[in-house]
Amino acid sequence: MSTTTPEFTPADGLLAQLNELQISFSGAVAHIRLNRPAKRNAINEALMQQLHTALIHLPASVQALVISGEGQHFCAGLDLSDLSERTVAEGIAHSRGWHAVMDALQYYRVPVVAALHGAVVGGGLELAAATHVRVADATTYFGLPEGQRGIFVGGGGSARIPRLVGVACMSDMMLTGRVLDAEEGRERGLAQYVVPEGEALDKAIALARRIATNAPLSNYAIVQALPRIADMAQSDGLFVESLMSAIAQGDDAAKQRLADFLQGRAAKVVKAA
Ligand code: 1HE
Repeated sequence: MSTTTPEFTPADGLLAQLNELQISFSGAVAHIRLNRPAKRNAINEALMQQLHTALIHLPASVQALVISGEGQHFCAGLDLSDLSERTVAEGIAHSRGWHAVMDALQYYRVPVVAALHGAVVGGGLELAAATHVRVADATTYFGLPEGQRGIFVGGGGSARIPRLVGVACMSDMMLTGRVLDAEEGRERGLAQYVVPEGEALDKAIALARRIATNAPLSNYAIVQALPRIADMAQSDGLFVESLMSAIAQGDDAAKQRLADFLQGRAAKVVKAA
């Protein structure tokens, strides 16, 4: 993957100081690239904290976010050199720290698209699973080597990954070290798109640009309400759906878009070629 993204302008100020990331902008789309290629973007404390800081400080003009990894791999998971001598209490605090960042991503104020390539393993898969749309290129592979490393997922994986692949598939990956290729990952919901080698970022950016044209409140409802409703008992979920639906419909952006459609000014639904 190239280190520069056409049409994107590098961040300045505080965001430019986050050296474990490369952050850039193009219109309403922000791009955060994990930037530890020599360590395969393994997630250490600094990277995690900087990701959290970046999410807090992205400008309000951002309407969609793309996350990718610099170098040969998306992310090699937890930086294992960080694990060394932790007490039980420190281990819990570390995991809860990851949860805070992964939650900040899953429940971000705008949708997040992941561009995946190479290894998407351990905490890297937990990170990808917290995003909303995942694009994998043909080199992508998904693994959960925690079993072999003598540890357990701690970044939200046990809650999010079974919701995508099922408990049986995740158990298989963790127990046997089974690695899924890009297509197998797509079949199981770890990616929604598979593209040729080297094309994940372009596709992710194209999707993010499209997402950014949706009414902001619709995107907000999809990111915030949908996963929560899916976790609720059906009758609770249906009630929340009615509330969310009425809130979205009441917004000026919805009224304008409905008027545009009814007066023939809006694009029709078409199947992409
Ligand atoms: C690392 C890490 C890492 C690479 N922590 N340093 N994750 C894993 O168990 C995956 C471990 N990594 C690998 O299996 C491989 O590195 C990869 C398949 C990802 C990439 O292979 P390759 O051949 O491209 O790179 P490499 O030569 O193995 O690694 C290059 C350098 O990155 C090397 O350091 P160097 O100083 O010798 O150059 C590696 O040590 C370093 N490196 N991955 C630390 N993960 C919240 S709980 C989450 C729990 C988990 O995520 S468990 C899964 C951890």
